[in-house]
Amino acid sequence: MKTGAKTLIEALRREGVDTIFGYPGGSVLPIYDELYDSSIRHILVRHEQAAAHAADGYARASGRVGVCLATSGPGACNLVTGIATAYMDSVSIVALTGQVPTGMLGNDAFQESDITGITMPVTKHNYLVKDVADLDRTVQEAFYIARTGRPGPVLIDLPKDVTTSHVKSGEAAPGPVSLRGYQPTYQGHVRQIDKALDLIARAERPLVYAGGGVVHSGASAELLEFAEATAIPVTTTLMGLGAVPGDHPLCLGMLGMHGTQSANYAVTECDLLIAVGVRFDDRVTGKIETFAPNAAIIHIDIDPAEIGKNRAVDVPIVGDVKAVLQALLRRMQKHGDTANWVARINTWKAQHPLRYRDDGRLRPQYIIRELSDLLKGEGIIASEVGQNQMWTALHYCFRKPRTWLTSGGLGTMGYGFPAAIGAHFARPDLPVVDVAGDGSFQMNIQELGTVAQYHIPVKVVILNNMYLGMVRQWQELFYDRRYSYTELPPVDFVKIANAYGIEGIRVEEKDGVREALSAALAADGPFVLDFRIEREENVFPMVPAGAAINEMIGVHQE
Ligand SMILES: Cc1ncc(C[n+]2csc(CCOP(=O)(O)OP(=O)(O)O)c2C)c(N)n1
Repeated sequence: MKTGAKTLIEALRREGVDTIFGYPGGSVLPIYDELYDSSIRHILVRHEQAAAHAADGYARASGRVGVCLATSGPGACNLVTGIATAYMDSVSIVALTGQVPTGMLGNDAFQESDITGITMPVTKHNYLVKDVADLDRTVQEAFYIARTGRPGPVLIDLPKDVTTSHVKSGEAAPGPVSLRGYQPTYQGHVRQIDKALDLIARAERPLVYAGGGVVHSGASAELLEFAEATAIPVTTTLMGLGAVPGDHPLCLGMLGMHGTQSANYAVTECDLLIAVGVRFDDRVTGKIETFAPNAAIIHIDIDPAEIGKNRAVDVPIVGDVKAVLQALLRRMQKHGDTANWVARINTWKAQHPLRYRDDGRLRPQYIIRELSDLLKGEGIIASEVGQNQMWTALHYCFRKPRTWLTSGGLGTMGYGFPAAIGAHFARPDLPVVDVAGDGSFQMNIQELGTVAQYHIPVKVVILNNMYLGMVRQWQELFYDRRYSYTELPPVDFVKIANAYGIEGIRVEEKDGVREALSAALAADGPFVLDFRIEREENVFPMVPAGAAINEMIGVHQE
């Protein structure tokens, strides 16, 4: 006879789980007791929100399922922001939560919360396990759902009596999963693929608009092959950065609200938009009626619900991005001549490079470029949310998929630092850097305790402007510089790091940037860099909310 807790741990092992990020409490004591002798590594974070983000960072960096664990009530509720973050960006995580015993469900018992109810809108699926006999099968299904089709978070709520009661031993592991009503489509429809190829062959100004779906499906090589075979330029979303090498001649960088000029002009003028693993987010499209106004649209996505959601499309293709791109490549007989179009785009690129004022002061763009120069694409960058995120997206050259971890859909401040911790466990061979704002870093600053305890070599680069910078930027531009509650008092981040036993350096001059970054990267443990940047630096280009994406402001700055 083995307990539910033991069954759970064995089921997790069977799914290949090697690391769990979590925080204990009363209702998960049986699980923690089982973890004590288990070969699964458990990382004790300092806040459950960080456990969820760390599981998410682990998943994004590795392509495997990330796992987090929390107790019932407050512990489970603290996971919610992390679960919602993973949901919005289609990240595979399995969240395990303790629950009060089944007999007390619905009684407002101590530390009870209806976590399956609370997370219903932000999980791909969730379970409340009421019978220990269902546990094995539930774990298997949860991992299957999290990692197949469009990836997403799945929650399993585990009442304490379920983890303490016994199942009959010697039962065979459950067979392969087959779920009625859940049959993701992987292969694109051949007729649709041929229609797409016909449009591609006739297009004079085609453009690929690539998103997170390319990264999730592991389709980077296919996308690059397709772009090179057809000489079609590629622009990526925030989530798609790294899907193609940022320094590839056909790459236009990011499009949208903070996109490059060449990308936004190209979208506006293209006659065919090939949307691959994207969802026409409003941060990308700006005013939707003026987005790619002259283009026929091919939309490839594994989730049929995404197709036509925000924008009517001419050729919908439901399927796994990798499988569909392979089919396109296999069936392609001819393609158009894009030489004139590529030349026009290259002129835009040359005329409108990303610029920032270089007057000897400490500017964030310079710091990001130096970091990019030092890492040469061989590292993982997590970001927080705000200006720091956009400066990194624009000025760091991402060369590979799964090297960029950022909360795109939910825009969660405090995401980056714990995500970076998760990424380290997924890819211990790579340097991991969290680029942070001083506001965002303070949202999960307690995780300095975690990196100190486990000597996790995550480097934190704080672009410290003593403002909630992105909100301040909007106040400057659209609210007549009325900085309502966006100024933050100075914080001595180096002292805070030191208090946890972590090294840190404050940098106030441009001259010190390279040396400080090199010192941090060379250190074998965690490191905090506090860069005191120009306080009112802005992120440009910028498309004001509601404008068309070729109506950018701040583009003539030197
Ligand atoms: C949890 C959360 N609360 C509020 C916001 C709204 N918000 C977006 S950007 C931003 C400012 C971020 O400031 P900071 O982290 O200092 O970064 P900076 O923009 O200065 O680089 C805020 C408050 C958010 N995205 N997430």
